[in-house]
Amino acid sequence: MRADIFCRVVDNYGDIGVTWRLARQLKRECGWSIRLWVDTLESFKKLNANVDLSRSIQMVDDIEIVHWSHPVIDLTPHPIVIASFSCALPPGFQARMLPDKTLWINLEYLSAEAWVEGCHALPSLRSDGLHANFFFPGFTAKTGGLIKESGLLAARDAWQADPDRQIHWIKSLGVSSEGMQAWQSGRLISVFCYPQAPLQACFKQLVDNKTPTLMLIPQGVASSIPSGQHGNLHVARIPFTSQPEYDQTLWTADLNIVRGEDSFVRGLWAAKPCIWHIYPQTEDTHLIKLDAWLARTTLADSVKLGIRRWNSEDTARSDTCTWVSLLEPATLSTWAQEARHIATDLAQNPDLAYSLDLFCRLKYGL
Ligand code: TRH
Repeated sequence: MRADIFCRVVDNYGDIGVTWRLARQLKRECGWSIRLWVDTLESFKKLNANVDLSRSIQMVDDIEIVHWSHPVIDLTPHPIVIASFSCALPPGFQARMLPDKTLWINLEYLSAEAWVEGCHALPSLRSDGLHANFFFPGFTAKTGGLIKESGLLAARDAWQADPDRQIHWIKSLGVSSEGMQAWQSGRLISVFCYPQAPLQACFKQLVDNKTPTLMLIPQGVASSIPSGQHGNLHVARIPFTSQPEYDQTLWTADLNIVRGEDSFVRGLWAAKPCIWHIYPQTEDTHLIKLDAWLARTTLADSVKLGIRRWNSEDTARSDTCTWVSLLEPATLSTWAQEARHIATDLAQNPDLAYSLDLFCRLKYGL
C-alpha cells in the first residue's frame, strides 16, 4: 500500500496534527509506505523537531516528507492519493493520476452530524474519469472512526495508575513548587483554546475560589492571562510539547480545555472531563457541529450548557457562567465517569487508520 498524502496548513496545527498522526499510524500499524506532502514545514516542525526546514524531500520517522512548494516537485502519483481535509491537489500531479490506477480519497473534517454516515465512503464522479471518495472520520461504526493508535488506551490507563510519573511529568514542564502545591491540594486544568474563549471570567472565578488550581497554558495561547500565583490560582506557562507528550498532560489533568479537531479527540481518549472549544466557522456552523456531538453524550445538562457557553461569541452570556460550579467535586466526578464511558464506547468503533486500510484493500481486491 503506497500513498501520497497531501496536507495544506490553513492555520494553527490541526491540519498537520491530524495528517501526521494518521500517516504515522498507517506506516507503523498498517505497513503503508507514505509520501507526505506538506505546504508549511514550519507548522510541522512545531510538532516534530526533526523536520528540516531547508530540505524539499526528507525522511522523518520512516515517512518521506515532500515540501509542497511552487513549482510542485514532479513525482509520479502513488496508487493511493489522500487529500487531507479535502484540499485541492496540485493540478499537474492530479493530471498524472489515472482513473483505473489511482484511488483518490478526500479525507473530510470531523463531525458528529447524522448526515455524515450517509456520505461516508461515497464516490464523487468527475468528467475526467477520476473519482474522489469521501472519507469521513466520525463517532459511529458507520463512519471512518477516530484516530486511535493501538495500545493508546492501555498506555493511558498505566499512566493514570501511576501518580509518581504524573508528578514527574508536570514538574518537568517547568512548574514551580508553588504550582505543584496548588495541584496537589486542589486540581489541575490544562488549557488549549482559541483567543475568543471566556478565559478572563474563568480566571477571576478561580482566583477567588476556595479550592486551589494549577492551570497549564502552552506558550502562545491565551496570552492575556498572567502567569504566576493569583489568589488561589497558579498559572504556569508550559512549552508546546510533542504529540505523545501532550497526551500525557491530557491524561493527567482533572479538566482539559481542548480545541479544533485533534486535541479534542485526544481529550476524549484521555477519559477526563473536557471542554471542547470548537474551531469557529462562518454562519455559526460550528455550533451545529458542537450540538450534534453534545447530543451523542449523556453529559449533565449543566456541563452541556457550560460547553455551549464556552463557545458562545456573546461574552456577556459566557461571562455570566459560573465556571467554578462545573469544578465542584460532585459535578467533576460524574463528568469524569461519563468521560470514561464516552471513551470506552468510542473505542468499540474501528479506528480511522484501520478503516482507511480496509477501504483501500477492498477497493484493490487485496
Ligand atoms: O491548532 P488547532 O486549532 O488546529 C486546527 C486548524 O486551525 C485547522 O485549520 C482546523 O481545520 C482544525 O483546527 C479543526 O487545533 P487541533 O486540531 O487541536 O490541533 C492542534 C495540534 O497540536 C494537535 O495535533 C495536538 C497538537 N499539540 C501538541 O502536539 N502539543 C501541544 O503542546 C499542544 C497544545 C498541541
